[in-house]
Amino acid sequence: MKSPVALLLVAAAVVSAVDRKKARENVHDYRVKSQNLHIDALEHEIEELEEEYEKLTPIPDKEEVKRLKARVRNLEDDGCDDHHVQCGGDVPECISPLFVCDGHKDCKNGNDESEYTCSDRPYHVGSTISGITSWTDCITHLPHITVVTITANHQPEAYTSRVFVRGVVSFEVDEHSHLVTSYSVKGYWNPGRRALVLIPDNEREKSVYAHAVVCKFNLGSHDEADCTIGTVASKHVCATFRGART
Ligand SMILES: [Ca+2]
Repeated sequence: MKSPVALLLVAAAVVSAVDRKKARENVHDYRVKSQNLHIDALEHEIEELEEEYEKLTPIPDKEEVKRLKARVRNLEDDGCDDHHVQCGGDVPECISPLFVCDGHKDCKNGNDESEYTCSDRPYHVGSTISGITSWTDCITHLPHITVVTITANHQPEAYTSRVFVRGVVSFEVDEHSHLVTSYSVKGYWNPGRRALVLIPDNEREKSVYAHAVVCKFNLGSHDEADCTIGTVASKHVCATFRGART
């Protein structure tokens, strides 16, 4: 039979073992609770991020961003004189329009030789640029649709910053009888200024309707242009239309 002292020692050891087990359980519970709290915090954070993301949608596509940037650029002074054009990057840089699409990278950002800048879409044979036209001077007309059709183009090897273009301008001169008149034009595409410049083709085109047409594709798209119709000699603007290219 064990002595009372030995029994006390055994009892103390049993109590100590029970305490340690309980302490371990407490630690385990604490860790589980902490992890649950951490997961709750993460879930809350994810919910907040989802809310932020939803506020951002619909995310504008790249074409829309390009159009918005072009409109802002048109409102601001581009910082270049009349003989230069802006490279269009975040850092202002001006180059001669003669260096645009000449096969050598002159802008630091390479925009002067980019696929977009040098695309043939605005002067592609068969392209039409049309829009409802408002005449403000020269001839009094009801608004009617002007259609410019590109019929030919030629890019000289030695002068790649210009593309020579021929086309036909036609419009309805009377919306009741649907009388349509047309005249042939010639001119060029200037990629640096993104401008299609067309004038009546020859002396026979001296009808009251035969004017120069200038369409500037400076709205961030190959398919939209601000167009003016004006006199050749004085460059006086007679009418305007927002041209849609097809
Ligand atoms: Ca160049």
